[in-house]
Order: sequence, then structure tokens, then C-alpha cells
Amino acid sequence: MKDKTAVNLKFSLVSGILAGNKVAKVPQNGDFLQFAALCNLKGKNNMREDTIAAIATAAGEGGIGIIRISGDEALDILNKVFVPVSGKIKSRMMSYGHIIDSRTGKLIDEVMAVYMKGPHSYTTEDIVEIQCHGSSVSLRKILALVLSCGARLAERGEFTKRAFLNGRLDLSQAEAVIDLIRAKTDKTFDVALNQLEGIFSEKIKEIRADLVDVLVNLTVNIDYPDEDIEEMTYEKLEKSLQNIKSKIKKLLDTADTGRIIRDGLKVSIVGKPNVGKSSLMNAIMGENRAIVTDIPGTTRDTIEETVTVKNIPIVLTDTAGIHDTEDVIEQIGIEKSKESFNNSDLIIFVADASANLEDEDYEIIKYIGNRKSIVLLNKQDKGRKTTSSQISEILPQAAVIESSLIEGKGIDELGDVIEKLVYNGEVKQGDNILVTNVRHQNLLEEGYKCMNDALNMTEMRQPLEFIDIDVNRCYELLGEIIGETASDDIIDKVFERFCLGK
Ligand SMILES: Nc1nc2c(ncn2[C@@H]2O[C@H](COP(=O)(O)OP(=O)(O)OP(=O)(O)O)[C@@H](O)[C@H]2O)c(=O)[nH]1
Ligand SMILES: [Mg+2]
Repeated sequence: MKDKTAVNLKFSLVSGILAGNKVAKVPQNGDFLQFAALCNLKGKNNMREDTIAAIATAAGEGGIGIIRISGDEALDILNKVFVPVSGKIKSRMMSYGHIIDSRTGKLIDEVMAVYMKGPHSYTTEDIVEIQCHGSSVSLRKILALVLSCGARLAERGEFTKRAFLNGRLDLSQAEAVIDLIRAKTDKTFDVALNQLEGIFSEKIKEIRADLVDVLVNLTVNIDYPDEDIEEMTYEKLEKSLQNIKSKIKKLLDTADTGRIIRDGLKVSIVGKPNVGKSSLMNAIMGENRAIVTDIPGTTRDTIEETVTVKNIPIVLTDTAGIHDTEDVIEQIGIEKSKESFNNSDLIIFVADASANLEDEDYEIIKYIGNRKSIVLLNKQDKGRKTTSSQISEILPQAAVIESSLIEGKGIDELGDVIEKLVYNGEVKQGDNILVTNVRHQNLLEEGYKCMNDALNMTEMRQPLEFIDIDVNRCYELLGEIIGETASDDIIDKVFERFCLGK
């Protein structure tokens, strides 16, 4: 941990207030946060060091490829490798010219180059970007030349890490960058973009500001009880703590949806043989991905595909029909079906509506138990021997959909039901502040526990000193989300997930 705990800061502020006349008012949250940010930056500025360089575009062929350079030497290095066709290089202006190896005089590529003078750049340092032809040969050659001129190869995520260390992004905003790059759906992208814009951090800062209010009041009452100050009653304290706890809870309630929006909903299609599982897989995918025949036991191995339904990323698995069989290959497939069953967020159980439920269906129903599930009563075109109400009696928590996949019926309703399940009433489709990151979720959960403990102690009228410890801890935990109180190990771990050149 860095030497900037809430306690230290709080004491400086409180003693500052007391040094004047009597305590007239507690400090403004802004004062405190500004002070905290200053301390934060002080510890981090000495991280600015060598000039780094990397290929910023994806590997493979492309219209253009970009080499990015960041650091004090960026412009010098550009001047060594780049010969502009006309004029001088000006900050934030594209220049057309050639990359030439001055040792041999050999032309490497024809490029566009831009220099962005710090601090108004991605890393806040001087940055140069060279746009060359998107061939790995050109990119490799230019990068090698840049490195030979004094730059060091950047580590994973080092550009964004510098943006964080130099105070341009907080840690949760930096984490949003990698989520943006990896986003597969519009919704995932929108949520990550909001996080990058700092909307999620603002929420965290708002809760931390509430915590500072409580902490300052607690400290003043603990350490200077004789001063002429507003008394912190247990009733007032309880109200403030409750308010903070419910704000944390509101964020935590979005975490399940948030994880699904980011990582995808794992869905397994299960059922006995020949009920239409693979037909369902194909209908959702909109293509003939799985083999469909009227021979029971057609699908022997699990088939996994990623698809987007109603803007929700779904990792869909079609499985082998679960039943008793002597066939060794089928047995292995059925084992894999059960495994996929156990690892999924949602089970779609397909049953044949035109037949009565059999032992094999009941076996699967037993497996489903209380899990999140949807029952697709398929083959409605052939008859209705098994009805929705029958299923609802056996699996009361499951949504039941009547379908005829052969006629294309039931798929739209399935999409609607999945959407409702994902947003589970707590979160609205339009909500773009979601807790999508497990690290944030864990810290919020721990913070929530601290608030619970603090509230219990308040109810039991325990000494303020004890309550102060939990409130303080919660302040630090939430600080870890935005990186103000995160250890170097945590920061390193966050950036290890990045790609090179970002
Ligand atoms: N009449 C009718 N036939 C259907 C319907 N859905 C699927 N089928 C047919 O049922 C047969 C089995 O379909 P599949 O999708 O292969 O079934 P499955 O559950 O994957 O079967 P296994 O892989 O053997 O476990 C095929 O002949 C499909 O055309 C439906 O709604 N109505
Ligand atoms: Mg199949």
C-alpha cells in the first residue's frame, strides 16, 4: 500500500481545521479528494522514464499499420528516421514523407507521421505515431529502426499504464480500454466506453466522498470531543452508513448482468435425443452449424459457438442427447453434455411436445433442479401431448416456450425471455453503469461487508473508534477500484492483461 491512507489524510485535514478557530465546518469533499489526488501523483511521477515503442495495430495484413512511440525522445527519434517531403514537423499535424535507414540510406517505407506534444496526448508524454503500409515486414523494419535509435520495446499495456501513472486515467478507466478493444457487442462497447469516460469512477468517487464526510465527523468526535462541534449522534451515523451501504448495493446488483455483458452468457442446450437441440442451435445462429437428422444420437460431441442475441453475447453449446446407451462414443459425449450443463449460466431444456414426457426427460429435469432454465416445448406442429402447464408444475421457476423450429416458431420469444433473464428486473437495458469487472465486484463486496459491520456496531452503540476502522477500510477498498490505494502488484496485474502496443 502507498503511504496515503485515509487516516493520514483525514488527520491532516482535521488538524488543519482545528488549527484555526473552533471547528466551524468540516472540509469540503473536493478539498480532500484533491489532496488525495496530489499525494497520489507525487508517488507516481518518478515512473516516467525511457521512451517506449511498439506496433499498435493488430498482426496480419491491413490497409495501414501504426508504430507508436512515447516519451521524451519521441520527436528526436522521429527526426532520425523520418524525412518529410515538405516542411517541418508540427505538433498534431500529419506529415507525409519517407522512413529511411540513415546508416545505409535505404528507403524503408512511404508513411504519414504525426507528433503529439505532451501533456495533451494519450500517455501525457510526447507521442509519435508512424502510419506505414500495413505489412508486417514494414512494421517490423520501422520498429527495429526506432529501437536502434534509442527507444525501448514497450511492455504489454505500457502506454495505458503511463496514462494511468501520469494521472490522465484512473485505474478503472484504464481497465475500460482493454474492455473496449475486446468488446464484441454494441452493449459491451457502450458500457466500457462509459467506464472510460469516467462515469463509473464518478459513482465510486461519490461514495468515497460520502465516506470522507463520515470519517471526518468521526475523527472530530473521537479526538476532540470537548471542542464546540456538531455532535455525531448514533442516529445520524446510522443514516449516513445506511445511505452508503445502499449505494454500494445498487452497484453490486448490476454485477451479474455486467459480467454477462462483458464475458457472455453461457447457455447449454440439453434434452433427450432427437427433440430438436441442434435445430435450435442452427436457428439461433441463423446458419446450419450443427448436423440435423431424424436419427436419434446425431450429435455426439458438444458444439460451442458464440452468437449475439438482443445485443447479449452468448456462448452457446449444443450437446449430445442425454440417455442410457451402450455406445462408448455416445457415452463420452453424454458425459461432456453433463459437464457443459454444470458450467452454464442458463440451461435450455428442449422437450418434444408431441410426445409424453419419458424417464429420460425426468432425469434431465432432476438435474436442472433450481438452476436458471428455459424449457422449449418443441414440435408443436406435430401435436400437444405435453403442455406448458404440466412443465410449470414440475419446474415452477422455468420459463416455458412453445415452439416449432421446423416452422421457425418460438425463436423470437426465446430471445425476449433471455433478455429478461439477463436484465433480471434490477438492471434496465439502457443502463450503462454496470459492474463488469470481477476485481471491482470483489472490492465492492468487501466494502459492503465493512458497511454492514459498521452499521451493526452503530446499532449496538459501540465506541466510535471501532466503527471508524470499518469505514476507513471501506474507503480504501473503493480507492483500489480507481487505483488511488492500489498496490503496485495489483496495478501490474491489471496491465498484464493488455495487448502489446496499447
Ligand atoms: N415436426 C418437427 N420436427 C422437428 C422440429 N424441430 C426439429 N425437428 C426434426 O427433428 C429431428 C431431430 O432434430 P435435431 O435438431 O437433430 O435433434 P437433436 O435433439 O439435436 O438430436 P440428437 O443430436 O440426436 O440428440 C430432425 O429431423 C428435425 O428436422 C419441429 O419443430 N417440428
Ligand atoms: Mg443434435
